[in-house]
Amino acid sequence: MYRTSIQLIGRAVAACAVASMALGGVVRAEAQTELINPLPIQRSMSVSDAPAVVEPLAGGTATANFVIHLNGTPLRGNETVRFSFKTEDVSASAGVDYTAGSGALQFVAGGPTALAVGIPVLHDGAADSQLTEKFNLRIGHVIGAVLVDGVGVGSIKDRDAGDPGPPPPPPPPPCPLDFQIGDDGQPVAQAKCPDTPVAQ
Ligand SMILES: [Ca+2]
Ligand SMILES: [Ca+2]
Repeated sequence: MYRTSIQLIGRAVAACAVASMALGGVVRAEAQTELINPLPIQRSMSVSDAPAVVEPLAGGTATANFVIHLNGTPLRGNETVRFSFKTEDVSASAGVDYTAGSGALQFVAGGPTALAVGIPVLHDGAADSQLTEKFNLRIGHVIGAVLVDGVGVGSIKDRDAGDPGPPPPPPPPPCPLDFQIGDDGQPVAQAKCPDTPVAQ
């Protein structure tokens, strides 16, 4: 009886030791998780390419529309994500093919997670050697998010060289046929066109 009680107490102490080791293991695991992932708030930003724009006619207007997206953890309270944008030439030229633009914008809590930037496209009046000219909208100075795609491409389709212009007028309708009997007694078809006016 005495030996049995000692054995039971010994097993209980051993069980407690195993439990505390297990608890210690859990605490250490949680601590490691916090070290590996110190920033649970994760946000990313990207700018999309603008849909291609046809060069406007003289005096007309067109716009290349870029959209900047914010993804990830929603903004809370007074949190913001701020950034700047500016255009840069590729094969299109600012002031000739489009109007240069730059500025700063921000995402705010409760606001849209996509912001649009419209860049005016110009009529250059020239038959461009490249049928599509390009420029970029570059994002920079981002605060509060990771920039995963900072360049949106704007494409301008040349009108002066690439546009076929208005379609040609349709051909005049065929003259009605006039049937007459020939010398051999057979009908002969003859086009009978209306008299064309004679210039005086
Ligand atoms: Ca041009
Ligand atoms: Ca042009």
